[in-house]
Order: sequence, then C-alpha cells, then structure tokens
Amino acid sequence: IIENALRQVVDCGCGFELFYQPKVKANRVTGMEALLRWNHDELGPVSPGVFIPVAEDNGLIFQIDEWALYQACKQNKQWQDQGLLKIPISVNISAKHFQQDMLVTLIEKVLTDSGLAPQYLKIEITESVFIKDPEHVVKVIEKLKSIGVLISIDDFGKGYSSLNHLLELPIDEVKIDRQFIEGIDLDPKKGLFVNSILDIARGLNLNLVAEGVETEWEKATLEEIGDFELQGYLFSRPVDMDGMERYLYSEI
Ligand code: G
Ligand code: G
Ligand code: MN
Ligand code: NA
Repeated sequence: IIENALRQVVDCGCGFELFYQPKVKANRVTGMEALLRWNHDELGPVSPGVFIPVAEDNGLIFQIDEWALYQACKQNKQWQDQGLLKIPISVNISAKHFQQDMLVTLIEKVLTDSGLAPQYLKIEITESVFIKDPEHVVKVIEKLKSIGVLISIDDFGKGYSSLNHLLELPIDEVKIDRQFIEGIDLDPKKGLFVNSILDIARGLNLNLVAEGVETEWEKATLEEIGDFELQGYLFSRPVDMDGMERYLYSEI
C-alpha cells in the first residue's frame, strides 16, 4: 500500500511537505535541517522512518531526495532574499545516492536553478554509505566538496562509526547521535564520549552538532563540555515553512 501511495506522490509531486528544524548556538539560529513529512489521505501521517526504507528498496528514493533538495534550496534562497538570516540548510541524502554518479550533477543543477550559493547547502549522510563501494563514495564526496557544498556525518556514534571516516574524508561537520545526548547530564560515560569526540572535532576543525537535545539539563551539561551547535525539541520541533519563517523573523 505504501509503495503504491508513494508512487502517486512522486508522479504528481504532491503530498509531501518539507519541515524545518533550527540548529542553535549561543541562543542564535545557526542552521536548519530539512525533514520530509508525508500526510496521506487514507494512511494518515507516515514517518520518513517508515517510507524512506521502502523508497530505497524500490528506487523512488532518487526522486524523493531530488524533491527535498529542490524544495530546501529554493526555500532557503527565498528566505535569504527576504532579508532573513543567511544560514546553511541541511538535507538528508540516502546512502543509495552515493552509489550513483548522478548526485553531483543533480546538486549542481539544483544550486543553479535555485540560485542558492553552495556554502548554504549542507548534505547529511550516515556512515552506512561506506558499506558498499567506499572508494566511489569518497570520490562523490570529494566532488561535492569541490563544488563548495558542505558535508555532514549524521547519527555519529551509532552503527557503523569509524574514526577512519573523520580522518580520511573532506567533511565539515559531525552530528553526535541522540543516544549520547539523551540523559548526558546523568551519565558520565556519555559525557566522556562526547568530550572525546569534541577533542577530535576541534583538532580536525569540524563543526560539532549535538542532536536530540530535549532538556535544560542536557543543554547545560553540553555547554559545560564545550562549543556545540545544538538541535532538538528543547529549541523547536521540526516545523512547517510558516513556523520556520516565524522563527527566522524572530531572529532579526
Ligand atoms: O524526521 P524524522 O525523525 O521522522 O526522520 C526519520 C528519518 O528519516 C531520519 O533518519 C531522517 O534523516 C530521514 N529523512 C527525513 N527526511 C529525509 C529526506 O528528505 N531524505 C532522506 N533520504 N531521508 C530523510
Ligand atoms: O536521522 P536524523 O538525524 O536525520 O533524524 C532526525 C530526526 O530526529 C528527525 O526526524 C526529528 O524529528 C528527530 N528529532 C529532532 N529533535 C529531536 C529530539 O529532541 N528528540 C527526539 N526524540 N527526536 C528528535
Ligand atoms: Mn539528519
Ligand atoms: Na541524526
């Protein structure tokens, strides 16, 4: 059922909505992540955690990621043209895309068509991209870097993490997985882990994001440890375009 419904969405280009979640540092918005939302007439809201894996299996993911990329870049450019903050927008791109050659061409085209400067687009990838054909993946990432797009490693610490990736790839940012942030104020081991990643990130000159910050205690603990960009429900849930626009207006 999901598969057929997804096909319809992709064919008509309707049914998806892009939501946005701010990232903050020192109480200022410093970036935002674009997150797909899908509300189906009969199925109701379907989480990307459910439909992205289906789309990865049947190949629809290419069109879905393309739609999100276009939407995110056009929207960010429009906000910049309205005189709002010039901040990068982060877009999640499936590992499947990194096994292909067309991603670089696609991103160049999206940037040209939207008029967004490349330093305002950040691509989030998870380390699962390196399971298959890692040499090719590295080449794709290097090409993206040469265009001027920023690269972020998402969900770091979960699953297939390897410090190797931080050393060998031209990345700009690491996002520490939510599991290490949740209750960091109560668990010294989590603090230790996050502290070590911070040391490495500093040494490699990487931006570091703490994901899933939900409480003032977690925020305070992170601020004691060091200089992070923070993202999570404490600041804002992912919100629709109007919600994000209000958020951006409140910042100027
Ligand atoms: O927003 P939420 O927590 O429901 O997202 C669940 C998962 O779906 C996350 O892993 C997120 O990265 C992924 N996701 C959200 N939007 C997109 C998208 O546009 N493309 C891809 N490939 N994944 C997305
Ligand atoms: O895999 P990825 O990091 O792209 O997934 C991001 C997902 O995490 C989004 O779907 C978003 O809805 C969710 N998220 C964002 N902030 C929080 C938070 O503070 N707590 C929880 N539980 N989930 C969050
Ligand atoms: Mn993400
Ligand atoms: Na993540």
